[in-house]
Amino acid sequence: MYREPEFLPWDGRRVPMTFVGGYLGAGKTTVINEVLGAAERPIAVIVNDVGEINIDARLVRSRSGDTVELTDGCVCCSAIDGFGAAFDQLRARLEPPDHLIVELSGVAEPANVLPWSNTAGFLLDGVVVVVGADQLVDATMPDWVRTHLDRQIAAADLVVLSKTDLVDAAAIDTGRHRLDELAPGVPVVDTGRGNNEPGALGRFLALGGHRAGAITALPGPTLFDLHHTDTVPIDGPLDQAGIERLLDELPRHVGGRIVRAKGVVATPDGTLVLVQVVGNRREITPLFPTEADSPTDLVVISLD
Ligand SMILES: Nc1nc2c(ncn2[C@@H]2O[C@H](COP(=O)(O)OP(=O)(O)OP(=O)(O)O)[C@@H](O)[C@H]2O)c(=O)[nH]1
Ligand SMILES: [Mg+2]
Ligand SMILES: [Zn+2]
Repeated sequence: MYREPEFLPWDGRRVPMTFVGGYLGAGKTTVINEVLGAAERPIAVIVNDVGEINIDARLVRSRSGDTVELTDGCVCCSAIDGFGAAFDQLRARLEPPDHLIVELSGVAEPANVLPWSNTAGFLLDGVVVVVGADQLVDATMPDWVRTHLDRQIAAADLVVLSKTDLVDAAAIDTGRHRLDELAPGVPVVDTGRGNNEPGALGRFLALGGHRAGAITALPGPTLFDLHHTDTVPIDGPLDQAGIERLLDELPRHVGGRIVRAKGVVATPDGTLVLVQVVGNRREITPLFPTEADSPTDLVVISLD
């Protein structure tokens, strides 16, 4: 059973993230690669492929060096632990990426992954659903698949309509009406081969949270909201015993349960040490002059 980390990475900074859903083969990877190709900032990607070999991850990796693959299961149901582990892998990076794109599997229900909207270190920017124009008007599609597709579309903040080059104008018209019924007011961009308007994907990474009627219910208070950060000044220099005493006294300065603290402290012999607390564990590590040149306050993160 996956458990969220207890404290936030990157000093509380939140990386905006985009979930990209859409039926199998709709064109998700194609669109993601287009966005990555146009982006000028570091974007991390989690790619979920239900199959045993993650082809998409290979394709995406050539565009984004920061790709985590999640194979052999679906993040919305059977691969939940794997999804958590993929986030952990990203949280372990020293620097956060500017944005995270998650390619959901073609069978995922975007609505089912919304509980991850505010997982530690990340915050949902929007749900993009890629819809193949051919699939949208395909009369031979079984009803249960159609129902599933309709639910994907209903969860969208932005619909990317791909493959409009594969159907005629009347079918595009019918398709657009369907989209309007299923996701009223949601913008639709046509990325069909050949008719890709320049800048059509400009909104892809900037959906700005959620629209009324879709992701209204972000789950509860965020992990971030439940933590608070204090800054405790240090009267240095302090020797080892002095540092231990300071840490012993922290609960008097800070309310709640301390989960994390860190700071750089000067010692009487002129060296600097890194002082760290994680839960009940303390660590004092000497620093080289190249690692730090002056002491800092102690940053303390605690749970209310
Ligand atoms: N003609 C046409 N083909 C497209 C378009 N977009 C994608 N394709 C093709 O459709 C196929 C599937 O595209 P992908 O981007 O891999 O689709 P996907 O949704 O990522 O697929 P899965 O991850 O397997 O569910 C590829 O062969 C693409 O080249 C389009 O606008 N027009
Ligand atoms: Mg794909
Ligand atoms: Zn699923």
